[in-house]
Amino acid sequence: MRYLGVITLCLVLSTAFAERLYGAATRGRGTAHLGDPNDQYIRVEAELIKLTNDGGVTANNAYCDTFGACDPRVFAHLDTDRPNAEWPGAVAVEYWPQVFEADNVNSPLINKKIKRDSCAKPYKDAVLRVYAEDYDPASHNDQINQWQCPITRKAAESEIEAQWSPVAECVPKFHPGKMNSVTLTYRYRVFRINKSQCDASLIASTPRTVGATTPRSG
Ligand SMILES: [Ca+2]
Ligand SMILES: [Ca+2]
Repeated sequence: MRYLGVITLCLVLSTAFAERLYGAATRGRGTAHLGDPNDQYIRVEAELIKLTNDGGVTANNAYCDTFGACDPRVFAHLDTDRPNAEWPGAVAVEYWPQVFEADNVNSPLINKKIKRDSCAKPYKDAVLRVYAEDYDPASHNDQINQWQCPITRKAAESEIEAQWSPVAECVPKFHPGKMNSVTLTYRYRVFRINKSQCDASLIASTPRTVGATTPRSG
């Protein structure tokens, strides 16, 4: 009877020891896999899909042009640095690259992919900031609208595992939710990349003057 007690005690002790060993090993692997949360390498890919402005209007609710349709010029910045900051976020609008242009079309398909890496720092979320204006060669351009397109999903472990988000509408600054609201649709995905692939440099355009109808900071 006493032997049985000793054997049981040994069994209990060895099981507990094994569990502790196993737990330590699992935690060790987990940490190595995820890396230091302050040292992450993340790629954000966003896709602008369609601008819908069937009324052909600007931010002031005027028509883009007296005759004909709008001539949209679209500029964008994928902000991974200060996603929660007020417009325009980390980079002034004057430096954003142009990502799309079309002549005499109010509601063009854009289908343009924009990517940005976040390297060697913590990543939580991002926002795609977009600015569109109507090009007028004879005078200043008119602002059509500006939008913020939230990027909130957690990063997938790899590009292969990264799913595209459902297509959603960006949030417009002017005329939100109105019948004549100018809508912009987008989708995105976020995934981990290797340190060697990570390139956080900005593709900034040279400074330029953008739409004079509304202050750029507004
Ligand atoms: Ca115009
Ligand atoms: Ca025009």
